[in-house]
Amino acid sequence: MTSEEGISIVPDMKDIFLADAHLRRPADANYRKLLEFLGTLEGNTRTLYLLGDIFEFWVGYRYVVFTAYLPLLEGLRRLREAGTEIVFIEGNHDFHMGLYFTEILGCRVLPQEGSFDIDGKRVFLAHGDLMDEADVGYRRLRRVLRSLPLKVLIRIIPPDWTWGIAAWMGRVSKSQQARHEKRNPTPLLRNHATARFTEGYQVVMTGHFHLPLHEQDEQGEMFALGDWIRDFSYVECDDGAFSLRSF
Ligand SMILES: [Mn+2]
Repeated sequence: MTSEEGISIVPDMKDIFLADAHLRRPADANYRKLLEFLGTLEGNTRTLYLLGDIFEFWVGYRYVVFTAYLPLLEGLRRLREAGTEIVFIEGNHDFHMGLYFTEILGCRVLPQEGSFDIDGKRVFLAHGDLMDEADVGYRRLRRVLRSLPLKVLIRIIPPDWTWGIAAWMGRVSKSQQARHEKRNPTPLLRNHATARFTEGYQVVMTGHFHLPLHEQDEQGEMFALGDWIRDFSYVECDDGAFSLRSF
């Protein structure tokens, strides 16, 4: 678009980053609030970065999707149609995003982490579940869940059963999660960010801990995204300026 004075008018396009909605049922408050938020992004968002655990459980098939997620997938499809790019960095609840995400929705899916140049800044993005290098048990489980035999298993087990197994596993892991939340992740987040700054990143952003946090020093800026359950927090980037917000 060009104005009469010949100055080009580009609509103010921003980038949005969010994680940890842990969506279960379309009737849930956080689910409805996310759909509402996605609606506000149409036409003004260059890229939506989803940093994992958007779904309480997802595995991707070619022709099948879990019915509980149809409203969200429709919201994402509409965003794509409005010209927004979608980058999905897999979490510990949603992986094997699969062909529905890559081919039908046309998202860029990264299984682990991503390095991006955003408005001239080097930005490191990850879900954050791999941040604790001492957690050997989790790392082993993660490798199993993402292994080829499990991929094959997911392909041959009826999706209805997989959904049932995941719901059961979700209930089991709730008790572990409660333990996890007692621990303050701030030292871990700081150590991780410092290591990435040393590698040349200026912005380091992760989710996973359900704790919104923004810290800045001379080396760079660190964001923890919080969640879309209690905080409804997200990061917005407008012309290279990153800010932690809530909806
Ligand atoms: Mn997580």
